Amino acid sequence: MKIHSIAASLALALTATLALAGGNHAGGHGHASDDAIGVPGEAAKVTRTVEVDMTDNMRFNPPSINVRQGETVRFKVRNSGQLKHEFVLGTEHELKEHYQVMLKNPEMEHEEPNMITLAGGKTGEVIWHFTKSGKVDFACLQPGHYDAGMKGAVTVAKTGGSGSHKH
Ligand SMILES: [Cu+2]
Repeated sequence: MKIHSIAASLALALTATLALAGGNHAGGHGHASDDAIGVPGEAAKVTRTVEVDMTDNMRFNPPSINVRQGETVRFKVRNSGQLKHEFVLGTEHELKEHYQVMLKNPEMEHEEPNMITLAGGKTGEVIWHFTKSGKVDFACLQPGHYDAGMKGAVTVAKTGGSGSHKH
C-alpha cells in the first residue's frame, strides 16, 4: 500500500508507466510484474551458481551477470563490507519505486523471494528462475546506496536462439 501512495506522489514521472500497468495493481504490493523478471526458483532445479560480492564502496562484484532463459540461478551473495547491504532483483522501475519507499522508511524490514538483506560479513542466497530473455536489474536499496551506484544487471539470453549464435 505504501508503494502506491509513493507512486501517487511521483505521479508526474510515472504517469506513462502507471497507465500501461492499467488495473493490474488492484490488490497488489508490487507483485503484479514479478513474472517480468522471472519467478522464485527451487533449489533442486538450480542450473548455475553465481557469486556476488557487496562492498562498502557501494558496488556489486560482478556488476553484470549473464545467464540463459530458463535457467534457475543460485546467487550466493556475500556482504564483505561492514554496512548493511542488500541484493534485490527487479525491473528498473520497481527498484526505483522501492528505493523511494526505503528512503522514507529507512527502518523498514522487507523480505521477498527476489531479495536478500545482509548485515556486514554475512552471506545468503537468492534462487531465481529466469523465465524471460532480456535484462533484469538488481540493486541495493539501502538509503543512499542506489544513488551511489550500487546496482547491476543480469542479461538473460534467449534460448534456442534463431540464427543469433556467435562463435
Ligand atoms: Cu548497499
